[in-house]
Amino acid sequence: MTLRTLWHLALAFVFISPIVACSTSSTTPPPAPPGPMLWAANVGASTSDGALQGLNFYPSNMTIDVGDTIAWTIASTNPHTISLFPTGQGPAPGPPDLAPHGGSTYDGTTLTSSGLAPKTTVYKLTFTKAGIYKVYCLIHQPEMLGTITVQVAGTPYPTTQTQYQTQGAAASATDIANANSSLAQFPFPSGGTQVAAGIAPGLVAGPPSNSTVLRFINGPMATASTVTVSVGGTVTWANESNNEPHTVTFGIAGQPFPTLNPFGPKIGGSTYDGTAITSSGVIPPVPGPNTYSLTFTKAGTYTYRCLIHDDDSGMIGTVIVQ
Ligand SMILES: [Cu+2]
Repeated sequence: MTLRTLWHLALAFVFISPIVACSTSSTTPPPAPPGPMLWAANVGASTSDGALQGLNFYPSNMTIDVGDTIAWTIASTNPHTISLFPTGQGPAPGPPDLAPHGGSTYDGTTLTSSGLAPKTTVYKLTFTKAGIYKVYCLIHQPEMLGTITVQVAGTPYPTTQTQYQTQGAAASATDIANANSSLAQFPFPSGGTQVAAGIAPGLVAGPPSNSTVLRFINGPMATASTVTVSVGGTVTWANESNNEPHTVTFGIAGQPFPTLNPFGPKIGGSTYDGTAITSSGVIPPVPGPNTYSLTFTKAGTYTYRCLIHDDDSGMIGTVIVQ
C-alpha cells in the first residue's frame, strides 16, 4: 500500500469515525445508520523488485452496503484491471479488453472497468444497487476473481475495514510465499542453456495460480538471470508459468533499448549477433507453444527483456557469449 493510499484511508476514518461515535452514544430514537462508507482493498501484491507477484484482490470478498464506495489500489509492480460486467456476463475469450469503461458508479447493468491500471492507481467505484457482483482482473482471469456483496443500505457490516486489511495482508503474504516456493520447481539442468521465462506454482500445467515469478531464470532462484554459452551455442527459453505471457526481446547491442509493442509479433530469425532487433513475440503460458530458441553467432554480453514486464517488474536477463 502506498503512502498516498494510507493518507486517503486516514482521511476516510477521520470523516467517518465521528458519525459512528455520535450515533452509538445517542439514547432514543434508535441510532441512524452511519453514512456511506469508503472501503479500501489492494489489487495484486509484489516484492519491491517485482520478481515475486501475488495475483488477486486482497481481500477478494467484501460485503458492503448500497451507497458505499470501494477504493482499490494497485499494490504490485504488475498492472491489473478492476472490471465488473453486467450481471450474468463475464469476460469474453481472447485478448483482454484493456480500455476503461463506465463511470464512478456500478449497479450491475453496465460494463465498468478501470482499464489497464499500473502500480499506485486508485480506482473508486460506488455501488448503487443491492446484489452479488463479480470483480475480475481481465489480464489474470480466471484466477484473479473477487466477489462484492452489496446489502441494502443500513444493513450492519459483517467485517470491519481492519479485518479486511488483516485478511488481505495474510492472503497476499501466502501468494508471495508460494511464488517464492515455485522457484524450486525449475525443470531444467541448473546453469544450463534452458531458461525459464517466468515460473509459477504448477508450471504451465496449471490451473492458473494466484502466484507468479517475473524473472528469466536458469536455476531455482530469482537472481539466476544470466546464461553463458559458447559462440554457436543455442539458448532455449520456456514460459514455465500458467498465468503470464512473456517475451524474449533483444535490442541492438550498444544502443538504447527500442520502444516496441509488448504484444507485437515475432521479429527476426533463429540467430542473433547483436546487430538487429530480435524478439520472440508473445510466449503464452497455456496452451503454448511456450518455447523460443536463439543461436548466438558472435561473442559479447547481451541483455534482453520481457517487453511486458521489464519496466516496473524488472524482468531483464543477460546472455554471455564467449
Ligand atoms: Cu514477462
